[in-house]
Amino acid sequence: MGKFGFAQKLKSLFGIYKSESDEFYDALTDALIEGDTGAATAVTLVDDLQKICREEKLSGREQVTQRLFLMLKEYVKQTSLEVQEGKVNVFLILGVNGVGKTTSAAKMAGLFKNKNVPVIMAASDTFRAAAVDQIALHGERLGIRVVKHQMGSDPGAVVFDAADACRAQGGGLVIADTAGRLHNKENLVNELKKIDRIASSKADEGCYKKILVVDATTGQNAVRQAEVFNEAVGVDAVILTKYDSTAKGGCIISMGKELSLPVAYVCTGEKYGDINSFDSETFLKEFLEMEQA
Ligand SMILES: Nc1nc2c(ncn2[C@@H]2O[C@H](COP(=O)(O)OP(=O)(O)OP(=O)(O)O)[C@@H](O)[C@H]2O)c(=O)[nH]1
Ligand SMILES: [Mg+2]
Repeated sequence: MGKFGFAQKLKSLFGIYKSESDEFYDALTDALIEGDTGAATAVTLVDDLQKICREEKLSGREQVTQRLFLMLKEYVKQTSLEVQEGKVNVFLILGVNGVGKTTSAAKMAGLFKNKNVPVIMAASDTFRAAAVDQIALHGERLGIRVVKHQMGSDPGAVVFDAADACRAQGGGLVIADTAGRLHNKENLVNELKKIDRIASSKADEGCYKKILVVDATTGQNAVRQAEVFNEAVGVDAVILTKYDSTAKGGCIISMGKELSLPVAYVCTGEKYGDINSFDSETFLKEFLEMEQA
């Protein structure tokens, strides 16, 4: 099977396709759900698709797939994270434990360093043992400055100091790692709100981005996580990790449809270079196995 099991399934579904029958559309709904698109999203999407195809008299594999592509394009959005020169830019990295926050923070730090942006990493996961060391090691390898405090100290204070250091050097980018695990959700949300207040007050206007990291292998859980973080502090962009470990991509569709969250990067491995800007058209054409232009 190729990258997306869904595309194969879609192809075979056209074997039972008849323009006036529900059978194809029911099977399409199932295939989307299996591909990690949430049930609610899949049902609405396919209902709309069937209606539109009937109204516009579209039929057959090419026309129906093309229409589905156009509908999905409405949901799946991309965004690119820009840094304003000479300003204090802060990227706050959010996400539950183990999704790849620290790794993604380091990858992004590398990307922006290569664009000659002065980058500082803030070791604001002060909760987990060894988290500070982990980011310090990335800093050493990448040649990037890391602002850190002791384990157990206030994570907001780390962001505060990193932003001051950034301003003192004439601006740049602070990438702040956070802890994904606190004793309970309420604790986590309160902690995040505190860091959020500090980061937003320290960054220059329009230069603060909250970036949620989700693990593609967790499917619909990723969407639920996005909902929680979006409600708690708001999310500006998503990074999808571990895309090398799954053939499914439907959670991107649900996140777009249900929460209107755009994707900035997709990560496909543990190395610094395993990060790519997200392009919605390329993603969808791959998802549907359409010809690439
Ligand atoms: N295959 C693969 N592994 C990844 C990717 N991104 C991160 N990882 C691995 O996932 C594991 C967890 O990554 P971390 O960056 O430590 O995750 P985290 O969210 O910071 O974890 P906590 O700080 O414990 O909450 C590590 O073994 C990473 O190497 C990816 O895109 N693909
Ligand atoms: Mg971490």
